[in-house]
Amino acid sequence: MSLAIISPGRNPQVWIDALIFHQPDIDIQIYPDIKRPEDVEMALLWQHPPGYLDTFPNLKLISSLGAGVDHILSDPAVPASMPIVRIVDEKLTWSMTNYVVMGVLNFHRQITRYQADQKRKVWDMSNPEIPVKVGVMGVGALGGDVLDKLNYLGFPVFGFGFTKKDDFPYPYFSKDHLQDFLNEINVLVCLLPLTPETESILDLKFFKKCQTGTYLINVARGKHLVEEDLIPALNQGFLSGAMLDVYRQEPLPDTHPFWEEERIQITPHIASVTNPRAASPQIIENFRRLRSNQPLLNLVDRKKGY
Ligand code: OXD
Repeated sequence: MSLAIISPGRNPQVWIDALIFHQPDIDIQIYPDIKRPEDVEMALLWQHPPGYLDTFPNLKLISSLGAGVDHILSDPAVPASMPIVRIVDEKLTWSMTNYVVMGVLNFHRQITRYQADQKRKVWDMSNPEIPVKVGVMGVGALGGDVLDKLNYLGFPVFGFGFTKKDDFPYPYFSKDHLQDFLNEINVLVCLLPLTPETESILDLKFFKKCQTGTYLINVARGKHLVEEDLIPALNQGFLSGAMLDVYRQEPLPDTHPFWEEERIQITPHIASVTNPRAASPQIIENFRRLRSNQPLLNLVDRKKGY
């Protein structure tokens, strides 16, 4: 029984080392040198070639190498009955929360304004803090932690999701109450899973519903944002700025207008990078559970798509 790592264009060595560290006798095969496809029962995927899984006649479980599974679900060759698990780990959550907190604090304490002032030797003590109310779209493991930490720091926080929730610890709005949610906030954090329902949700029509000057932080997927609507939304004042970690095309092409736009802060999909050492124990545990027919950890709900 073997485990295949299929992560084209990335060096798999860190994963091999981490998995072997946790289970020295594990049988790992690495794409594209998979010599015994019939032995593969579990596949670890990140941006695999669509259709490639047909190579494995005995595949029983797919694990994403990250928190998202949209890269797996977008492959029509993945059988509907195939269980898919994803990474949920404290390190991943911690990094994501730190990134979002950085974005919120940068907006609240206007670091880019002071950087520009410094260049021009301007001493301007006016309005040192922008009052901030943060709305988080997507309140799963990552969004929940972001809400907790921002709440702890004293910011008013609000959650939004596609399903109804009772007993949520913060004011929560489900999809029929989007406008009420947007009325409450001036920082919008997108942490939604990418599903047909959420794809392209952040478009001009959506931004028009925001409070004037809302600040956007997108750390979910590039496809949540209609990219050509972002600069118009800034120009028309619906948004005052954006911090983006994800894009429709990654790496962001040299010719992309976001590179030149001062109101958009760009980072290269590093908000929260899976740490192989931290994530390997749950992969090994799922491999073990698969063999002993036990319930899997962090199983994706195929109907919901996350
Ligand atoms: C993930 C990511 O899904 O890094 O984990 O985007």
